[in-house]
Amino acid sequence: MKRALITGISGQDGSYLAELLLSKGYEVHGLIRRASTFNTGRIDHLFQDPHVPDARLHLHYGDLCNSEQLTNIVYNVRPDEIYNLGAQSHVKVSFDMPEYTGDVTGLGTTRLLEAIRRSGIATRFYQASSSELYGDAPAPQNELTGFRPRSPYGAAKLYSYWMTANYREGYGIWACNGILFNHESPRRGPTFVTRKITMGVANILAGRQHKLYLGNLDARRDWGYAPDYVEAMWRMLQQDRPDDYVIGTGEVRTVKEFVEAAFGHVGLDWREHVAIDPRYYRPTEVEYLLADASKAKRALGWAPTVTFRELVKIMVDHDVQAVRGESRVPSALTGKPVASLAA
Ligand code: NDP
Ligand code: GDR
Repeated sequence: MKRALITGISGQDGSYLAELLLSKGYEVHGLIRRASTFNTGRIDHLFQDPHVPDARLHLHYGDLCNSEQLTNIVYNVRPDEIYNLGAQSHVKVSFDMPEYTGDVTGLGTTRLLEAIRRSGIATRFYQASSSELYGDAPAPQNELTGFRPRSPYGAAKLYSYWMTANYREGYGIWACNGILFNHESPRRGPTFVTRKITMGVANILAGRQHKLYLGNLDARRDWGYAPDYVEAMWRMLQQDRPDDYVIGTGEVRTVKEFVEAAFGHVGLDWREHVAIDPRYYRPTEVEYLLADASKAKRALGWAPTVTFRELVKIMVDHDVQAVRGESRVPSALTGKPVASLAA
């Protein structure tokens, strides 16, 4: 039985990856942070009582800021594969918390790579690199495009990208970077633009919210479906040699097009409900990201299975259902706490 360790298992991608690996027969270990409330909502359906002898999901308290604990977990679990998905992953928040973002999203990767090197175990390492590395580099972007990050988040991920490459070349660690473009799902965090829009649509439809406040509607993104992307992560670690791969759909849309499609799907006119609030602007914006994923297609046999229209439908339908099913709307769905944070 193969054993995997996932940092960020409680996040969008970590939850889908845990599902995928469990379905393939892996024993899955996940790093979670201690919080005053439960932060495992995305993986509760996968929970197995650890007292059951054949339980295959195990959670460990830890933090990417704590190297001693990372080394202990890596040494004791001795995973065959490590997926480093943990990060302060919000670009706008990274402008508010640049030092913290550098610590978790940048140095956290080095701490994990050092944990591997010091424990001397043979493992395969996946680093969650990002299209944010490209910043304002001309589109379409592929593995040969130069990096020009435009945020503290992008700069921290750039450091992690190069540390991964350097540990591969310097110490022979089997490590690869997945340079993933935006990917979304009903499990997407509520302050990322797609989910903010689809939750807004659901609340407006139910008469629980009147306005949806957004920032730059002109930014262009290549949006895919998260479950497709965790499949790509797994495929990267099954190759004969470690390498770096771009993953994206090759289809680009503006934020405005997402808004139009989401409101249009339930018969609403977005112009009546969307307002611009400059607080959601970023000091420096990434305007145009479009993946050229031909290397992944060729080498990994990977291709996206969900189109832009289907993605919008999946997310809107989910949120409309969720609002209908709630007798009392959870605070995260009312838009109030979300709207009060500039993210
Ligand atoms: P999420 O924000 O949904 O999840 C982030 C995860 O990291 C959560 O499990 C979070 O835990 C955990 N985490 C945050 N800080 C720490 C810390 N100090 N120590 C340990 N764990 C921590 O991100 P996604 O699932 O969307 O993305 C996964 C990874 O892929 C991230 O690294 C992201 O930057 C990167 N990425 C994402 C893309 C996307 O479009 N989704 C595209 C390209 C890259 P908690 O639940 O406790 O907050
Ligand atoms: P991004 O995703 O920055 O691309 O990073 P996000 O959904 O936050 O923004 C996408 C674009 O939408 C614009 N935008 C808004 N964004 C947010 N969050 N809130 C708003 O109200 C709003 N209005 C307009 C943004 O300016 C931006 O242009 C995501 C994260 O998952 C990263 O971790 C990952 O690395 C990259 O995708 C690839």
